[in-house]
Amino acid sequence: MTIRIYDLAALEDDRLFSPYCWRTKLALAHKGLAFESIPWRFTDKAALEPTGFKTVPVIVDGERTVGDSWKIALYLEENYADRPALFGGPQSRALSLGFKNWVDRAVHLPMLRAVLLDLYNGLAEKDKPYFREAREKRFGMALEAFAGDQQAAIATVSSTLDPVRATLTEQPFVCGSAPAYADYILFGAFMWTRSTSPAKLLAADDPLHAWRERMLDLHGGLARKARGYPV
Ligand SMILES: N[C@@H](CCC(=O)N[C@@H](CS)C(=O)NCC(=O)O)C(=O)O
Repeated sequence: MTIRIYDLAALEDDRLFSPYCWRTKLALAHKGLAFESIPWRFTDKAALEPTGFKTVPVIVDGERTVGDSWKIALYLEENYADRPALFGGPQSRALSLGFKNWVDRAVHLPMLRAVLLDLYNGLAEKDKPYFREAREKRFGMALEAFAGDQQAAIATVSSTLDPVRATLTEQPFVCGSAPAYADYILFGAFMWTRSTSPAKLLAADDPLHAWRERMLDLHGGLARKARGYPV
């Protein structure tokens, strides 16, 4: 049965931009599971209410509803254990949790600053007041002030990712010779920026750029086919 995923959309139904939803969709594709996106917007709180969750992604797999991208990854690994592994064992799962926390806390912030104003301008009109109010409360300043200097934010993204760059000069994927969940964690962030902004975050000769190209091609070009900017 096709798994349904509540998937954050901008103005257009197919401009799906949540980094967490992208992790989940790539994890589903990795497991070879068919899924269908349900476009969801920040102000569609009522649509999410029956699931019991307040953020996306949420997946509905038959009778089971699971929220939070990390919990979904654990659920998929446990319940579809006969399919390709997202982690491959408890040690790699534990390391992936550390990698996730690093991406969420150290990588997302400069990435968001680099694309924030484009992201905001591309939202559905009904979401704009909610987004501005919620994020200005979170950041303690106006969106424009938080975004700051875009080139400085892009430089911070690049320096923050230097350890991954070094890794990708030794091996084609974060997880080694083939992609797995840690790759999807970081790549989800690049789908966030790609779907919302034409900003160029990576130079063409950056090993991260080559990795992102490989990721865009995975699973029949799932990510490359998605609506976004050619970055
Ligand atoms: N830790 C959660 C984070 C999910 C999350 O923050 N999702 C955002 C979209 S990227 C959301 O649904 N936000 C709702 C809101 O801001 O009202 C996960 O990994 O799934």
